[in-house]
Amino acid sequence: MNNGDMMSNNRILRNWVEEMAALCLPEKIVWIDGSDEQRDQLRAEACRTGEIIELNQEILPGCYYHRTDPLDVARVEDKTFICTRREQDAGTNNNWKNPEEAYMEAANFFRGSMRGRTMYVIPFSMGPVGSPFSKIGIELTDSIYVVLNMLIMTRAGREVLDVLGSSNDFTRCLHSKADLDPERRRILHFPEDNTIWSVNSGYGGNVLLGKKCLSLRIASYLAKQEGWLAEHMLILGIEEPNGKIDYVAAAFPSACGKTNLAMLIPPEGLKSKGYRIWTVGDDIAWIRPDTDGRLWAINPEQGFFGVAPGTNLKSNPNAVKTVQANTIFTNVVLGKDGTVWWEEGDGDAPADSEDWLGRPWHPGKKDDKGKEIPGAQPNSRFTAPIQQCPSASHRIGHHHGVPISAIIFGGRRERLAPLVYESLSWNHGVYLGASMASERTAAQYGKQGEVRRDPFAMLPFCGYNMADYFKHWIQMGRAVKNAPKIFHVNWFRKDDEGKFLWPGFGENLRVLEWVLQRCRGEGKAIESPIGYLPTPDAFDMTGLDLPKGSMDQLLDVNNNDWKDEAMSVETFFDSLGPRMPWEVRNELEALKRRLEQAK
Ligand code: OXD
Ligand code: MN
Repeated sequence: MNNGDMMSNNRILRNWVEEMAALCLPEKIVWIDGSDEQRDQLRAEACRTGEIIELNQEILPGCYYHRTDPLDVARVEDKTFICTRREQDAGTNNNWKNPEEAYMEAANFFRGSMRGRTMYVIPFSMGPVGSPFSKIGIELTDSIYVVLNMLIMTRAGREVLDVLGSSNDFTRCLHSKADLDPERRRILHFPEDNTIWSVNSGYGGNVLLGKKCLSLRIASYLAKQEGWLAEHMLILGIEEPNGKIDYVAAAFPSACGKTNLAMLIPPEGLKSKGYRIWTVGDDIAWIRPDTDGRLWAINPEQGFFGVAPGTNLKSNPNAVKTVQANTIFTNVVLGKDGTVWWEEGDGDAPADSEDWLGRPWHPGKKDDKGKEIPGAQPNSRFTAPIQQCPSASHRIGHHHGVPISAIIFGGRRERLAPLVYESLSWNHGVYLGASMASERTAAQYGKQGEVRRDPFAMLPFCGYNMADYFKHWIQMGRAVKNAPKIFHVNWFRKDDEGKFLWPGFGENLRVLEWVLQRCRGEGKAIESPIGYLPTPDAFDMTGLDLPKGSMDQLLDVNNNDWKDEAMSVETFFDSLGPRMPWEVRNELEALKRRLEQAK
């Protein structure tokens, strides 16, 4: 069966599908039309083969469960490549392969990889279908799990082909699970050909090609050519009682609570002010200058692919509510009663359950060495429609997205960075993004406390030379008349006893409130060597009693620590090669001077 005849007259597209089918040799080709009927058939088929398991439909309607291969549970940065003709265009931030060699090697892995399987053709739009902000991709895959996830994460189906018409302007995305051999796993990006090839993986981040691969790596390259920004940022709206909504975009390295911030619930103490929070996106923002001289942003996705462990009614009640229906759970604990559970979730684990590897499991189960065995894989995930989020913004489907008032960068710094500070200028703001860093937590492999630079949270996702990316940010500032202000936040500062100084979660709204005041030319601040700092009385602290002295500690800037930081940033900039823009280097020099002058 090949329902392509009914789906598309686009010769270029059909020729490419045929060419890829001739390589992968599927038994049949099925085009995804986006209908509920076809989705239901695919679910039923995947349940028959065991690729997914139907969960308890009374408790979790429309929800399914999937396990990946045990050796295929996360993005594989060492197998991820940017394949540009010239190595320096990929930059020191990327693994590089020569495009011809990369195609040749991977073609060997794809050859015959879909024998006896179906090749699904998924036309998808990143961004609202037909919006001038949006990009079209076509993913070919031999995985129903991928199809079902793409139907949640993207706008997929026939209407995308209608918008594409006879155009050649689409990202060619080829995926095959092949035999999941980790040695022959490759996630290849060919920005100069608008093409992605992913082989030998079935894990979301490597195979839902609309997400990191298209919306960040390929899109960042396109954005540089076309004069916009593709960013690893959440977007949220803060509505005041008078109905005015201000939108902010924010980038954080992993393990900084990005999804939680995107769905924040105002704290009790600020409730009387009547704020409402609207979630536009939790992971990716595409940002463009508009005719009003402002930057406008869309979330190109329409679903969440979130980390399950740690998601609970305290950390993120909106996420918990979002995943009660129509959700795919991957690698979490599976109860015999068809429910799911994960570490630091809500309630007790189901009495009779299996861990993510399918072994009988109970909480507290220990291995031979007496070490506790987690039931859910630490990177286990939920895939859920954004519209189910109680705080979902009504502007998610808007063709022009939302105007951005503030851009926020963040990091996890136990000692160095104050709770919040504001950049002195756009270029200084770009420096803040370029020097972003987090300290390794106990949960991460490696030396605890070690500082890892992750500029703009884009280190694994920038599809070209990071130094050129910084330059592009500098240029974007020149291109817009009313650029947003840029801030840096740190929710993770600790006192001398190692206790967090700031409660985080919903209380972060107090910081956002100050950020928006600053955008309006209000909000109390003093100038410091690192930027504008709030005065200790700048926040509305109604209903939040911090121990005496905490606010001073939260806002403290230690010049010596910052001088060390400047040295460390300089070493990092040197590692990015000779294309580092002088504007960003100048910001570093200016910071050093200000620190020197302040003594
Ligand atoms: C993600 C990531 O999965 O950033 O969003 O790794
Ligand atoms: Mn992400």
